[in-house]
Amino acid sequence: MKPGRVEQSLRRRLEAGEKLFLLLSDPEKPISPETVASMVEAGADAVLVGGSLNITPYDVDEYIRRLRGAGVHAPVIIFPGGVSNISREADAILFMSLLNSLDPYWLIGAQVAAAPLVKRLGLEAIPTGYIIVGYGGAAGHIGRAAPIPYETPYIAAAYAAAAELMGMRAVYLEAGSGAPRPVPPEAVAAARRAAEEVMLIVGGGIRSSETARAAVTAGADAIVVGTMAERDPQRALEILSAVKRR
Ligand code: 1GP
Repeated sequence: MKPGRVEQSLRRRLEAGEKLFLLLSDPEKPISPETVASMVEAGADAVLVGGSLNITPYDVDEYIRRLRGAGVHAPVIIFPGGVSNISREADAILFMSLLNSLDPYWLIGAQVAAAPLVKRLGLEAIPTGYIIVGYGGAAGHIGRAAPIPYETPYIAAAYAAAAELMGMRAVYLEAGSGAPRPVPPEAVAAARRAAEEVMLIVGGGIRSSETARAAVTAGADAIVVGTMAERDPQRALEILSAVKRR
């Protein structure tokens, strides 16, 4: 399966030397469509939509329609907390396996349940290895992950390499939403060296421009910001411009 339009457009930006800012909104506690629109206007490259609990596909459909209504023209990519997040309104989906889950459901079961829907809806899939580091938060708990310790970047690197060897074109290093400590730059750098070709996405606990820049300097292609955009959109805009300034 070749990269689709959304993935190609993101890759073109990376090839042009840009780094990507991905705004995450959970339809259970959504960022207002107006705030999302202003962040896209300011340069956010895509909007990730998804969450772990209390979400139906109807909620996701409706939220994405509200985003469009508010003039959001960036790609909307489902970042699925489960099969219930799959929406016909999205442009693409991070088709993920939680590689360090101990539960076969999150490794392949959810994907089998989702695949016929994704095909039927014609959603563009971006094959992604999802790797939980450190804190893990709700994603780590629900996904029954064995989080990679903050202190062992070489393990993150091994997972990233495995993802690349299995043909995944993106790797998402996740510290968990609201993580007190983000993915360490050393883990980002180790994953980058181990999997040079993948689109390396880093998120969880990014609350400052310095943290975002450290991730990008270490080799992240894209950073994800959720909590800070919910709580303090102005601060999220500063993080965005720090990522884009480089
Ligand atoms: C969570 O990586 C994302 O899945 C974003 O985390 O909410 O901490 O920004 P934050």
